[in-house]
Parts: sequence; C-alpha cells; structure tokens
Amino acid sequence: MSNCAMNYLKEDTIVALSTPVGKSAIAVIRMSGDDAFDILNKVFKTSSKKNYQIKYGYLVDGNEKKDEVLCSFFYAPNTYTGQNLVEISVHGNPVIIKEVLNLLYKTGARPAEPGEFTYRSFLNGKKDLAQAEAVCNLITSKTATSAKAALNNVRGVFSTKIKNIKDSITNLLAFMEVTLDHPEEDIMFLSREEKLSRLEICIKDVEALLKSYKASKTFQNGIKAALIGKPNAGKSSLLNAILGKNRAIVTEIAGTTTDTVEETIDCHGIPLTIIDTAGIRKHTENSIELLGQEKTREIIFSADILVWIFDSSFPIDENDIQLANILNNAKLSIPIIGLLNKSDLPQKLVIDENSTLLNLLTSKIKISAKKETGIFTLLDEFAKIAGINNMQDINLMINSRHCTLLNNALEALQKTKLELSSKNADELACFQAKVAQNALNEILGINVKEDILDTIFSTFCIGK
Ligand SMILES: Nc1nc2c(ncn2[C@@H]2O[C@H](COP(=O)(O)OP(=O)(O)OP(=O)(O)O)[C@@H](O)[C@H]2O)c(=O)[nH]1
Ligand SMILES: [Mg+2]
Repeated sequence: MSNCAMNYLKEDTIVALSTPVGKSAIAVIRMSGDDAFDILNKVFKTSSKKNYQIKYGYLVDGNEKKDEVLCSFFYAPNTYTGQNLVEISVHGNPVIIKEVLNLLYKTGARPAEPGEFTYRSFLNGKKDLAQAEAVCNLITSKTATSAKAALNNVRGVFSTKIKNIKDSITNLLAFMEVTLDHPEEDIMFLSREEKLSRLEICIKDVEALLKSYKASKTFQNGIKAALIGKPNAGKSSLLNAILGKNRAIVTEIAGTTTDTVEETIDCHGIPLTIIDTAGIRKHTENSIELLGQEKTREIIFSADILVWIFDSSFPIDENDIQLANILNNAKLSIPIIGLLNKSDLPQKLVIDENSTLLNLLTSKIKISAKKETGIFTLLDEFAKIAGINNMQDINLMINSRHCTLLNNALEALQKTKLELSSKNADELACFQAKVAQNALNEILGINVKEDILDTIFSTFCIGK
C-alpha cells in the first residue's frame, strides 16, 4: 500500500471508517470528494423529501438492505476537507462496516490513505500545516492539559503567533530593502537602531516559543518513572497508594512482584507512567524472581526517573548495597529519587553522609506507602524534575519539527542582527531575514517539500 503524499490525488472520492474498529453503538464512515453525494445517493434510500442536512434511511446493494443509517451531508467548501463530505452513522459491527465500505468502493469511492482527510483539509487551505499536525496530538493527548494545548494549536493560536513574527520580519525587510535601493536618501527610513530593536522583538518571540518546547514534549509524550528497591521495601504498596487502588499484589513475603506492573496517571497534567518492578536482592533460588530481576535491570535503562525505595525501619543491608553497585555501574544520567518508606515505624535507617549510596540520590523524601503520607511531595518532585512548575500551564504544542525550524529562524535572525549592527552589510542582513522567513513559512506548510508532508501525514491513522 502506498501512503506517499505525492500519490494522493486531490480530486477523487475517498472513504474510511473514522471510529475505532470493534463493536459499538454507532460507527462513523466518512466520505469526501466531488462525487461523494452522487456515490452515496446511488446506494442510499430515504423517504425524506426535505433538504435536511441529516437524513435517515437505508444503505442498499440493489434490493438488499445493508444497514439502517443516518447520513450527514456537508456541502463544500465549508467542510472539514473543503470538499463535499458525508458522514454515515452505521451500526458499530465490524461485519456491517466491512459490507458498507465494500459497497462504497464498488460504487466509486476509494479507500482513504492515512491522514488523507486532514491532508485534503491542508491542501484546500482549511488548515495550515501546524494546525493539521495538531489534529493528531489532539487525538493522542493523554491528559486534559495536553489536549487543551493541542486544541489551541488546532484553533490556530500557535500559527497566529508564527504569522505575527513573520509579518514583523516582512515589514522590517521592506525597510531594509528600501535602504538597499535608495542608500543616498534618508527620509522614510527606519534608523538602524529602530530596525535592531524591532529585530530584537522578533528574536524574543521566537525564543519564547522555543522555551515551550521541552514542556510540550513532556506533556505530549509523558515521563516514565520506575520504582526500584530491594524486596519488601514497599514498591507495590507505593504504586497502589499513588493509584488509589489495589493494582499490584502486596504481601510481607519478599519477592512478591516478579513481573513489571505499569500504570499511567495524570501528574500535574503530565502523563506519568509508573512501573513497579521485581525487588533486587543478592540471593534467591526462585527462577521466576530471577527473571523478574533481569527485567528490572533492563527497565533501569529505559526510565526517565528512578524512584529508589528504602525500608527505613531497618538499617542498610547487603541488598541495598547490591542495588547501589548496579546503579553505580550503570552510570546513569537520570535523576534518582530516594524514598525513605515506612516512616510510620521506628526509624533504623542511617545513610552515611559520605557513602556512594547517598551520592547516587538526587533527592530524599520520607513517606509511608501504608499510611499514604508523602505521596503529594513525591508527585511534586516528579513535576519539578520534568521542568514543570506547580501551577504552570501549557498553552501550545510545539513538536520537534517546529523546534528545528524555530531554531533555524532564531539563528538567521541573530545573523541578521549581526549584519545590521556592522555597518553597510545590509544585503547579507536581508538574505538572513529571508532565511528566517522561510523557516517560519515551513512551520505553516508554505513551500514545504512533498516528502515532508508525506512523513507527517503518514503517521496519522486511516480515517483522520
Ligand atoms: N508499616 C509499613 N509497612 C509497609 C509500608 N509500605 C509497605 N509496607 C509493608 O511491607 C511489605 C512489603 O510491601 P510490598 O509493597 O509488597 O513491597 P515490594 O517492595 O513490592 O516487595 P517485592 O514485590 O517483594 O519486591 C507489606 O507487608 C506491606 O504492607 C509502610 O509505609 N509502612
Ligand atoms: Mg512488589
């Protein structure tokens, strides 16, 4: 199957299931193209005489009724794709869906490629590229906070910011070019200082957007925290306390958890995946536990944050030392939060101020997984490590493509500034300002190469 944007035809009529595959009350099949209404009318029988936008009836193949449906008609150009578009609500049974799709293929529609509805919306100028990309983010957002940010991008908040910066550069360029063409005159010109100060504003605006990139990434992709520690330290108890439900088995037997248990929560708007692991200890005969410990060692390398849980009702023992050695040898560059658990019991744990063990820890927090104390402090610590302040909100989704282009724009603007500051180098200044303009245009999808569009839209699901 080709999912290359270059092969996407704009004119023919495409059809796809836009809801998940499976059983549901209703499934929605979407069809877009000049012939969408003609194709549908060949197989749609309705008694509705009025020109309603939504019509009730049956999809038929000759005399055979395929399903009882509702069809919503959207007339070009005010539609998602900018073309004639129909949404057919069928019964959500995979068998029916397949039959209906086959019927529509037979009648002249072709299966849509991934992201092709949104691609058409981009081609027809309904959405710029940054807006179109955000449709995908909006669907895959894992927390309300990131969904809100993605919605702002779809609405065009991010695009407007880019356009404003671009307009300022265009305006500035006009003044710079006039200086080039009429170097002897000095009326109507912006002074060098004025040009520089306008340029500085553009630079600040681009920098502000770039600052949101790290947070955007965290909110979109989330972070992974692995709970590690010796058996019986209270890892599974902590997972349950954070989730507020009994997800993992907790017993007083050391070596209870043998396989990893994973859950994702909303931590200050960040999708935080917490992984409970098998406890690491020096001696065990249990082969399942040994396999679990192997898995724990692998997870240590794939996590963004480690949470090392100690049993503070006992002194440090050989199992803690064993884990310290593993972590030391792993030479990790990720934060390790030390949790002194069981703070409800008499405290026996002493971490020697000079020990390598202490050096491994980024921070120390006292908790009791059993009494559920210290949990909020831990969640705040996660957010802090992720670079998110307590009340910080994120308004926009800036992806890695935007980040690269914003960096290109920033570099070009800084070069423009350099050229402008050193006298009589205005041609080079104009050239660099145009480089910045082009980078910003590319964010919006202006003059973007087909293969870039291909890469972006092929990551979408079919039916989007
Ligand atoms: N008093 C007290 N007991 C706790 C606390 N946290 C856990 N425990 C107890 O410690 C025992 C072990 O807890 P688990 O959560 O199963 O420990 P684990 O680290 O998952 O152990 P493994 O799965 O064997 O590696 C259980 O009996 C818990 O009830 C705590 O904060 N205070
Ligand atoms: Mg456990």
